[in-house]
Amino acid sequence: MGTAELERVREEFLAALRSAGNDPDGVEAVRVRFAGRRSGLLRDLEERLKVLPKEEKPAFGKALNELKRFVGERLDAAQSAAAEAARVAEAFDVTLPGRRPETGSLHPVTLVRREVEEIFLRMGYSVADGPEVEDDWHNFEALNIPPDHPARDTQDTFYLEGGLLLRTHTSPVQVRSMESTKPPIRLIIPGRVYRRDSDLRHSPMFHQVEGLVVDEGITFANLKATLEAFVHVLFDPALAVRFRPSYFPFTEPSAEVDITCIFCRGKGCQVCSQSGWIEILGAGMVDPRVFRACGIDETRYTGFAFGCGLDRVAMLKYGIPDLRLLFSGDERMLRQFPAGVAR
Ligand code: 2NL
Repeated sequence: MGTAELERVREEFLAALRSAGNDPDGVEAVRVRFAGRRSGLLRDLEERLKVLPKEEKPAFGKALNELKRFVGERLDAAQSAAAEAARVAEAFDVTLPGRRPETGSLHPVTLVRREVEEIFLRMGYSVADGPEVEDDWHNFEALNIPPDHPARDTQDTFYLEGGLLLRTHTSPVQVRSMESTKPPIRLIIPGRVYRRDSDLRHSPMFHQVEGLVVDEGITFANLKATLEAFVHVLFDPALAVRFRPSYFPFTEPSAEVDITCIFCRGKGCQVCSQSGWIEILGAGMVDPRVFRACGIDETRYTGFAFGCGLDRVAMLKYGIPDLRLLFSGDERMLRQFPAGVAR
């Protein structure tokens, strides 16, 4: 029994420290086992020293002191190495790629609305809006839609309490602007409209843009040139545009406007029902009875108006096959329209 045992304890200590590595708990366990105040191995060796024969004490004591210093130094070094390793492991790695924030996107109908607004703003129009809850006068009566007209049928209109209703078109905003301002008027009104209609091709809420021009000397030629320019910018300057006679209660004469089918270029396909044409607008010269109802002198002024379904335009422009996709809120569809992409 002597310094050889101290050498063995030293080897054991080094082995234990090696296997603890940089684990702070492991290093602490080694400290308790060897240098613990109450039951550490070094403590045991101090007890042993006390009972050694006198002549053995100096050598053993000297070696034990050296071992204690050695253990103390190594433990200090291992503890700070473990602490440093833990700090590095927790540290923020600036070389990692960042987490991308989710960016929103614009709905295809919003993209189309903005594009339509831009086209007409460049032609000198203003953009207006108005209430979606309307009264009978602004939605029907002022537009020459008498009480027995089929368009007023409860099948088509959502009626509310107190004689109010959800507007079935954005025309009431135009009525309000004619009531409150003097010509010249050049306006477009994009917005939500409501009809009691819901199937594969109809949604009870959809989007429209309507336009109104009122001034002295406005003719059907102005209507035609304006709408041709509009669809050429919106779709394609190479498209043919065709005006078909039609009927609306608020315009006379009235027309429906077709463009060459943008999918088959006029050859005939499923989208255009083999006709080669796609209907895109309704339009006409404002009926003098509408002017009279809105307080505009129909002997002095003429004007044209038009209406266009924005949902349909969005479907055509972006190749969206099913109307219901527009209102499903499905992010897989919406993600395909990044913010700022207008075409
Ligand atoms: C369509 C047809 C149209 C109008 C809307 C209008 C408004 C006033 C006076 C006269 Cl205040 N007309 N609007 C005129 C013709 C057609 O819309 O197919 N819309 C989707």
